[in-house]
Amino acid sequence: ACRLGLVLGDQLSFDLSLFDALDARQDALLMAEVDAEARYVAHHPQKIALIFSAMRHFAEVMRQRGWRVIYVRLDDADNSGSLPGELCRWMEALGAEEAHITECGEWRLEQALKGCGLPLVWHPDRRFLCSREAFARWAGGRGHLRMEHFYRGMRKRSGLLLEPDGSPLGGAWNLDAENRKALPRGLRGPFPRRFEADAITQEVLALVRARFSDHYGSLESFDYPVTHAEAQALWLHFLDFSLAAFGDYQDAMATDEPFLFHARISAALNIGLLDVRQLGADVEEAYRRGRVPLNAAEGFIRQLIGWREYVRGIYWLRMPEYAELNAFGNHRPLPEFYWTGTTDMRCMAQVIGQTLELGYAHHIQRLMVTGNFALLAGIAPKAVCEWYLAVYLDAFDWVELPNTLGMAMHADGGYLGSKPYCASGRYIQRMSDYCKGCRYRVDESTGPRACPFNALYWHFLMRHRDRLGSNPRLAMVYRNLLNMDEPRRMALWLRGEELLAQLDAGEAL
Ligand code: DLZ
Ligand code: SF4
Repeated sequence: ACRLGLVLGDQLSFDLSLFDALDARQDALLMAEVDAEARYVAHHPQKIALIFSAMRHFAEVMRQRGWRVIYVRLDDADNSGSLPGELCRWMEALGAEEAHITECGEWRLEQALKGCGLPLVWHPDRRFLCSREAFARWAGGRGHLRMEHFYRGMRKRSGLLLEPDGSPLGGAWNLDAENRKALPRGLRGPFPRRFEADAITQEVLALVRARFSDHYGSLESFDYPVTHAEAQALWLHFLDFSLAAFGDYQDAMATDEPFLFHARISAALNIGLLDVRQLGADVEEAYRRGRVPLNAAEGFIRQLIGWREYVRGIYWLRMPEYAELNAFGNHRPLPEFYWTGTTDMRCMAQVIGQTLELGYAHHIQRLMVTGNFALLAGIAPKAVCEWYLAVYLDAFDWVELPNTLGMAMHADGGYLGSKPYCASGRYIQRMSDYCKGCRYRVDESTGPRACPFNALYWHFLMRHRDRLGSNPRLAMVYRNLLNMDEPRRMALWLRGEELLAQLDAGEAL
């Protein structure tokens, strides 16, 4: 009897350990487009299109490589609508003795598959440098986890950007302090690398248009790599035209510049079209050849082998209870303008607008604009997490949940980040040109024209003084708050109350 290997939509890598365990001459692979995965949150239509198109391209290549691939399309008549359902159906149809699966990216799906009563053989996902077990061992001996310590260990283990004696190239492990420059006036990102939809993608776009028109987000501007070769082209374009400036302007934001010097490879990487080890080696080589400065190379590598692996480790260490955390006890629903972009706050309109248009925003836009607003406004973390999971093409629970619930919303009580990333409008003004064309005044905090971020920032600090007041990293802002005269504090509180009441009344700000 044969064995059946299940390949999920975010596991499109040729070197999955699963393929070593199976034999192309007698075993079969199963890939399935299913409603359950496409609808467990209202994914951006481009995200569904990306995954279906990449799955179909991948299945083609695996067939050319000699595999028997059972490919279930979303509109196939007998499609049961879920991955456990399809696995059961095909195990029975083939009389297969075992199903082989690579560890899932999401706890939810792994539980569902484990619960379906089939003989399953699990394989580790070796596309990550740090296995779940290795992370748990690293975390085990420590009371307090720090990304920076993890990152240093990963630099040593991977050998990236090291002197021959094992010390960091350039003398420091982390050059983040050099990576917070505002964008000089008139500087723009390079021309983007574009991708044309081939026949497979066209067919998928038509399917998604017909079936998912109820999901928020545009499908028209779909322009994303769907094969390994296209993903590689996007990566080379980044190495040639963006990496050199990536470090300096990593935190900068500019009107109608959705990408600036960011690689936008995260979606391709997270579904398996690119390989972490290769990306790290390429960035190191670009530095050693003198093509990019060290702060750019280090900054990129830190995201890749530091943050990315760290949040995945935390996810598997703390699930499932992590998803339920809500340290501030927030219950306010997500404002409707997160789904439409209709707000007078220009920074929010810009970031939400490009998100609906492209399924993309870079990390500072996510953390310091939409995330910061949700934190200050006390939105329920679950609703915020669901939004991020739905609207970003690169979002899978393992990466989205720690980043949103932990880092942006501080809902884990400071497990992931020692201080909440709360900021007033001043931060957005410093790092972008958004405020210039805004109806609100960033230099005012009270009164109807005042930037909502300002009063909400102080309101947030006042209402959570019990929890945050003793945090040494917030000592200075609390000192500023205490040094204000009472009428000023009261005015900020009332303006904050007014803004929150507007949100509760369903009004856009
Ligand atoms: C995100 C997604 C979507 C939209 N559709 C599918 C699908 O139809 N079939 C599939 O195998 N995978 C899909 N995925 C990716 C899965 O949701 C992903 O594998 C899990 O979230 C685990 O990371
Ligand atoms: Fe955003 Fe406030 Fe600046 Fe307007 S003034 S763009 S709301 S930070």
